[in-house]
Amino acid sequence: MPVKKPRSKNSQSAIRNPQSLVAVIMGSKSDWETMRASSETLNHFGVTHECYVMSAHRTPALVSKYASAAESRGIEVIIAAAGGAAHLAGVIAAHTTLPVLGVPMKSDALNGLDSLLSTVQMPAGIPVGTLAIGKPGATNAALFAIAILANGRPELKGKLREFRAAQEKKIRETKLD
Ligand code: RP5
Repeated sequence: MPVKKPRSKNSQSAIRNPQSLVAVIMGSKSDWETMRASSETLNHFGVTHECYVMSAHRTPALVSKYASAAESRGIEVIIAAAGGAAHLAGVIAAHTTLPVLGVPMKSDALNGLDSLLSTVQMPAGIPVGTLAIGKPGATNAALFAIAILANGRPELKGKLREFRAAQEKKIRETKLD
C-alpha cells in the first residue's frame, strides 16, 4: 500500500500522478470545505489519493478526459461531489467502469435536496453509489472507497476493522452527565 500525501492542486502534472488509488473530484472550490472530510479520512487510512476541481458543465472536456484515463492510471475508485443540478458523478460514471461514489453538496436554494436527487437518480445502466448530503457523505464516501480497496488488501481491511472497533468502544464507554 503506497502511502503518499494527497495532491490537492489542479495542475496537469498532478493529473499524471501514478500513485493515486482514489480520486476525489468536486465541481467547485466551494465544495472543498465539505470534501476535505473525504481527503482527511483517506489520509487517516494511508490511502494515496488526489483531489481536483473540475466541473461537468464548466469544464466538460476536462472531466471527460480525466474520467476516461483514470483506470489506466491506476485509480480504483472515484469520489465525485457536486451541488445543485449535480450531474458530475453521473458524467464521470458515463466515462469509466470504475466504481463512482457521489456526494451531494448542501445547496443554498434547496438545502442539498436538489444535489441529492440529481446524483442518486441515475437511470439503469450507469450506476453512481450515492452517499448522504454534505460532510457525513464525504466521510462515508471515503470509508466506502476504503472498503472497496480493502477487499484485495488485508492490511487495509485490518485498519477498517480497528476503526469500527474504536467507534464501538467509544459508544460503549459513553457516560451521560
Ligand atoms: C456545482 O455548483 C458545484 O459542485 C457547487 O456545489 C455548486 C456551486 O458552485 P459555485 O457557484 O460555488 O462555484 O457545480
